[in-house]
Amino acid sequence: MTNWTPHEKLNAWLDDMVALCKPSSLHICDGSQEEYETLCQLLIHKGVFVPLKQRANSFWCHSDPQDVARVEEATFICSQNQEEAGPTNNWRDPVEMRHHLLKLFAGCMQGRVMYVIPFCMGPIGSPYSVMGVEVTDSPYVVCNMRIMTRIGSSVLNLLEDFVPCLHSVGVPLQPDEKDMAWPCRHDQKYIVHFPETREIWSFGSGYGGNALLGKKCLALRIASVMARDGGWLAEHMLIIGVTNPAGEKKYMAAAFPSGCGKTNLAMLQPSLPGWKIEMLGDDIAWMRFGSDGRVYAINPEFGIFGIGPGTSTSSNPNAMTTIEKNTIFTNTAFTAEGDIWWEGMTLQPPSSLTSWKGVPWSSDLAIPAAHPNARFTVPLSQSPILDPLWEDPKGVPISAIIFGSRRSTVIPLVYESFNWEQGVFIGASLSSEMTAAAKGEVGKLRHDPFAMLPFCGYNMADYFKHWLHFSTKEHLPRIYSVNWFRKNSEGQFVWPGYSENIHVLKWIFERTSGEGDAKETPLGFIPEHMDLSGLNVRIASLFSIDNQAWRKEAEEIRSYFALFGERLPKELIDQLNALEERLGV
Ligand code: SAT
Ligand code: MN
Repeated sequence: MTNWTPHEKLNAWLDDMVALCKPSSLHICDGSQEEYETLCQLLIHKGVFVPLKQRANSFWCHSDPQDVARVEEATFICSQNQEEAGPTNNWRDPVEMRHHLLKLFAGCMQGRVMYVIPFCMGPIGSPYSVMGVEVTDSPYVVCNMRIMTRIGSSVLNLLEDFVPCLHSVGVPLQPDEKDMAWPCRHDQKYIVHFPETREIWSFGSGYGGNALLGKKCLALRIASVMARDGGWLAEHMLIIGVTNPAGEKKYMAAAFPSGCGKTNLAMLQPSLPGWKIEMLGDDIAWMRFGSDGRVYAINPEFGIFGIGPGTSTSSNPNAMTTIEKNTIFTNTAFTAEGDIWWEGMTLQPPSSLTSWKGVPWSSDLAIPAAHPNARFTVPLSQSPILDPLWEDPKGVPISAIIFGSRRSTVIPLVYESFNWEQGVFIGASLSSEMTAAAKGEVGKLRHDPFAMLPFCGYNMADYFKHWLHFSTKEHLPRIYSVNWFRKNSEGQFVWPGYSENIHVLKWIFERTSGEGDAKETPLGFIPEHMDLSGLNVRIASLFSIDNQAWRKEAEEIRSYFALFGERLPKELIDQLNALEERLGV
């Protein structure tokens, strides 16, 4: 065995990975600033990174046009038994998949450096953190992982057990062959999870959630399985602290599908005087029950991998401040002055632009200059509204859980569930119009239970059961449904969203304090009075409940639930029947 590190299990695994992938050399990442700068220089030299003149230590880059988002059809859960993966995941037999992957990965790093990234999801040293080691042949991945997770010697020194994460762009290099700026495989992408042995193998993509394996692969798909077994929750949720004008503070967690505004809600600048929002995370929450019976949440991440387009000094000023320095921009447009740009950043595009594909762009082309899923990677510590407890290993106590999605019809602005079980039903029946965050048909309505459809590492019916089994706990958070995206018959949004979402958070805050007027409806409680003076909105268009449309919605949920057969918890059918009864079906 080679003494790559002081860690025996890691050394044995690295020996196997070297023998399999045949890299030209191996580099153990220490996570230092010098190492980061050397890798950035290497990426500049390779033509991947372009330094930005307007933002210190920041870079623009663009991917291969066929490697711009998560690939759900190429994401696999390889449990021993297909039933364990359930009807919403792509399943493959683990033995067959392993056999196939061994062929794909054989020699795949020839001519490249194998980078070894020890990383920690959650604060280093916290009993709740989970460590992983990602092996990758992509320096771009190393740089992004350093921002998104805690990496390097400080992790290696404490490493005990770890989740092995193998990643390759899948493009070996011959001795004299010139490398591409963004090597990847168009034909062969595989994002593979072995939930029983807790391993991740990713091949052929260098982008986001496909390649930064601590994020969706570990902190959601593998962690959801760990959470099921350990009695906790690994969720696709932002975490915020909300303080009212009297100085009282509450924490909330909110699940929305990718591309539905989690980063904007996490960084909200309230329009209501005296209210304050502080952020702990914008994408992932790990939640556990504390000894006082309350739910405590931590954000296992260290950075933000946010969507650029639509972000501006008016929609999300805090995000604009966050990305002033130390940021990697991927698939944005690039200005003549050496800065980045995307649709929605300013009303008019700058006069001369290079598109995300690296070619001259003009508005006559009638195509966006930035890719709709263009991203910024930035340290969370740069957020001007970071919550002081963001690294507290114990986490923060959650008073409200919010489920949101992108729905142009049917779902009102906000309603409160009658109880935990109905709240779980709301989560389970979430659907949303698709966004550019995953490959697929943008705008198409699809079921996305708990915003976890692409991220649950086991049978979704068992995941529902896992949520339901907490219903007997005493100090449960209240559960809410929100929808910022309702439209009128002319196709215009009926709610301004962004900083005005504080009106909704205020009502939720008050409800969790036993205040806040509410009126009972078939769906749950909706606000009795909400002071929306000064806003150009019609209360009816925000809160109306169309009985006819809801009956159809209920029918639709019933046929979706049928997918899970016998495994679907009976409580959810009871909830659906009760909803239909309240609707008068
Ligand atoms: O999975 S990514 O990290 O690329 C982004 C997302 O879908 O939330
Ligand atoms: Mn996400």
